[in-house]
Amino acid sequence: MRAMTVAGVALVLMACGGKGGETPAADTTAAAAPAPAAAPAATGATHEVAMDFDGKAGTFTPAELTIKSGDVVNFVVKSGPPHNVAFWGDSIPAGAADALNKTMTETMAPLTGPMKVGIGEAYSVSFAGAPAGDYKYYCTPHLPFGMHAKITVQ
Ligand SMILES: [Cu+2]
Repeated sequence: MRAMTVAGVALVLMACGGKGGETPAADTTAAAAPAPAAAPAATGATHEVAMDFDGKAGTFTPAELTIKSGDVVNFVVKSGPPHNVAFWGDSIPAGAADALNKTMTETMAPLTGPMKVGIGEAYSVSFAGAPAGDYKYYCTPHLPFGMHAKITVQ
């Protein structure tokens, strides 16, 4: 009889657990809502920019690239690593820093991506939520070698 009562309590608890399970699910939805706002999903095309250094000059190719807000740019190490991608905070549109801070991963400083050392390695930047305008950026180690470029978001 006592065992049945315990089982009955357990059932009640499970029932409650089931209800409880629904509540966190609702909470998850609520939590998921700010997530897209924090890092909006990339919705557009993916572009590639090559990163090279030949010992004399550092280059992003193409040096000027026009994309749409929501596109993704993959910066790929082709030669002469290490390379990185760093945006000039004063040479991007108003509001762009907020957008990039949300979408740039594993940054080593604000608006500054990590060093990529392997040939073929890529650093991907989503321009989801990025306001239109010119985004000027550079490679930290190769800026003295002219390694800077521009992305225009339409
Ligand atoms: Cu570089």
